[in-house]
Amino acid sequence: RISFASFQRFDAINAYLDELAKAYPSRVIVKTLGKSYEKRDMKTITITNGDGKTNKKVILMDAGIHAREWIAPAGALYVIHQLVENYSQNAHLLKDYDWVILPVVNPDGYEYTHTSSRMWRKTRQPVTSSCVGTDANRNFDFHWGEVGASSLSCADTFKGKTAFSEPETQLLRDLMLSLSGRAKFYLTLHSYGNYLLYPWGYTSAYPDNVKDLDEVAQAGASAIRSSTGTRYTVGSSTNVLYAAAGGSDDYALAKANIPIAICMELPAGGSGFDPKPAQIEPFVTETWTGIKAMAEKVIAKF
Ligand code: 0X9
Ligand code: ZN
Repeated sequence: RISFASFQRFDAINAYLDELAKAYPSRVIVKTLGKSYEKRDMKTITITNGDGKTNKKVILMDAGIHAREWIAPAGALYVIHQLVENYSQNAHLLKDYDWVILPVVNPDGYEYTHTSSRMWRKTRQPVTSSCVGTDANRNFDFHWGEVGASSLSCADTFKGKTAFSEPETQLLRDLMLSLSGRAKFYLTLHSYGNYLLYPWGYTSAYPDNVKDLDEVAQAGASAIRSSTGTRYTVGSSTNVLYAAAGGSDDYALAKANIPIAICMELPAGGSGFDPKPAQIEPFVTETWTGIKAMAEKVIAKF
């Protein structure tokens, strides 16, 4: 059982995944991709409908690339909870698609924000004797470091010593590439600001399939708007937020050939990265409404 009344520590998140694998062996598989810099197990949960069909299309989701954005892993956990523990209402989302979810991309940073420094953003691998951490969302090797990323190792948006300098971004890259061809939708959860962003983040030009990207993102925004009234801004990262290269979303589209790549910036609740515990549940249920609508659009498209 997982609670949405408070933010969960990393061990509790992994324990929940293992518990689901045990309780629902025909529909859930938990795999360990590898270890973070500080040797935490990076686990994915693969959710199926248990029909035994292999090589289905895939929806790939992650959260927690940025350590302090606590509502994002909570949102991923709620999606997991819905697809597994409320399967009967969501079976249509698992008929032709498997879901692969990595709920915490940056576990070292996530734990660091719980134990030492609430506003930490980066990974925890030292860069120099005085500076720690790389911005995992500037570390992907597509137009790496060209814009909106810092070369200063102490900066919050440090691009890394090299592209894919971090074990965590390497593992996410390998996961994406392993699903290339099958994965149609990559969704990465961040906070905050109520945005549904699609590539590119490295240029103000639009990808060839901008129409499809926009249609999926708009479906998410409309569903949320009609359920709670919350407004999301939809557009390409560069055009509606800022230019920043080396993001996982650009990489998913350009290099892993995942046609729909979206970065969802969840709400702040008036308190930035720190929504009140009582806001977690309303935020994640609202987020789920948007994710479901986007998934339905993707499923209808491919
Ligand atoms: O700057 C980021 O990495 C994301 N915003 S956040 O406030 N969560 O840090 C936005 C990333 C959008 N995608 C790309 N720029 N590729
Ligand atoms: Zn973020």
